[in-house]
Amino acid sequence: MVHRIAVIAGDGIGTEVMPEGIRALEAAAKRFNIDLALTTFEFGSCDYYLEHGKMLPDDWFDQLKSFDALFYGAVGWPDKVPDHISLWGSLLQFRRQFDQYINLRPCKLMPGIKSPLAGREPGDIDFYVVRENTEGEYSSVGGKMFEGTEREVVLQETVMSRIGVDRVLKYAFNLAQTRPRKKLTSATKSNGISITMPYWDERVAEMAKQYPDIAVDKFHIDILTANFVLHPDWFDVVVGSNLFGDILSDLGPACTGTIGIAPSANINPEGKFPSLFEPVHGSAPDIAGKGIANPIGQIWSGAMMLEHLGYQEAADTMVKAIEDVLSEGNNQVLTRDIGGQGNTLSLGQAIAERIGS
Ligand code: GGG
Repeated sequence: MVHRIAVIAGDGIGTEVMPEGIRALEAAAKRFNIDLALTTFEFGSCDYYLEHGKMLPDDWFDQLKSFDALFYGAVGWPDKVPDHISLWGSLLQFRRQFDQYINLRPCKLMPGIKSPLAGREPGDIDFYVVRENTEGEYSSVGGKMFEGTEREVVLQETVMSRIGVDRVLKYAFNLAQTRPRKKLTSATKSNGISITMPYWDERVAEMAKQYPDIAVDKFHIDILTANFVLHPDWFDVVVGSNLFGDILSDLGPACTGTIGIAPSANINPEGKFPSLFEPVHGSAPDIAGKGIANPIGQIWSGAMMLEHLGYQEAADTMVKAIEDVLSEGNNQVLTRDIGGQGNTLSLGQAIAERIGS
C-alpha cells in the first residue's frame, strides 16, 4: 500500500530541517518496507506569498485532501509577511479546514540532554500536552471599529463549542487511560475569564464522570506554568485550550532542554482528512540559513506520522535512534542548542544511519 505524503517545508529553518526529516523517514521506510510517496509543495511559505499575494493557492484543499498525511516544517518570516497573515493563511487553514482538532505534543526529557531545571533526569519529565486546535482563542470572530481615531476599538472573541471542547477532552481522557499514571491535568483560568473558562471546567467535570479511573486536577494557567518549571514530574496528560496549549507546549519542551527536539501531531482522529505533522518550533529567522537548526523536532514528527499511519515499530525505531544518538553525546554530531558543535546535517545523518542499522 502506498502512503501519499504532502511535504511543505515552509519558511526559515523549516527548509533546513525538512531534508533531515525526509532522510530519517526514508531510512525507516527502507528498513520496514513502507511505501511512502512524497510530493513537495512550494506553497505555505512567505516566499510563495511574495510571488502570489497569498500563502496558498485557491485550490489547496483539493490538492491536499487525498493525501494520507501532511509533513510540515515551519511558517513565518515577519520581515516579509506579518506573522498573523502567514499563520492564518497557511497552518491555521490546514488545521481548521482539515478539522485537525487535536494538537498532540509530547514533552519528554531525553537521555543525554541536560534540563535547565536543576536535578532533573530522564523519566522525571514525560508528559503530553493535548491542545485544542480549531477554536478557542484562535478565533476569527471579531473586528475593528473607528480605526485610526481616538475611539478605536478592537475585539476578538474566544469561541468554545460543546462539540469542540468535549471532543478534545475525550481524546485527552482516552490518552490518559493508555498511560501508567492515569492522570489528567486541565489548564484553566476560570477565576478571571468568567464565561468560557468556567464552561471549560464544567465540561471537564462532566467528562470525568465517564472516566472514574483517571485522576483529574486543574490549575489556573498562571500557576500551571510555574508548576511546569517547579514540578514537571507532576504531569502526565495536560489538556488546554488553543492558546493555553500553545504556551504550555513551548514551555514544556523548554524544560526538557531545547524546543528544537519537540514534535507535534495535528490530528483529525476520524481520518476523514489528512493529519499534519510538524515540529513545535517555528521558522527561527535568527538562525535560519546557518545550517545549525536542530532537526530532531522534524524527525520525531516524522515518527509520529508513521505511528499515525499504523507503523508502530518503525516509529519506535526512529525515536530509539534519536535517543541513542543523544545518549552517545558526540559533540561533533550534536547541534549547538544541545551543547554540541555539529550542525543540522551531522545530526540528521547520524540519526538516519542509526534508523537504518
Ligand atoms: N512548526 C510550527 C510553526 O511553524 N509554528 C509557527 C507558529 O507560530 N505557530 C503557532 C501555532 O502553532 O499556533
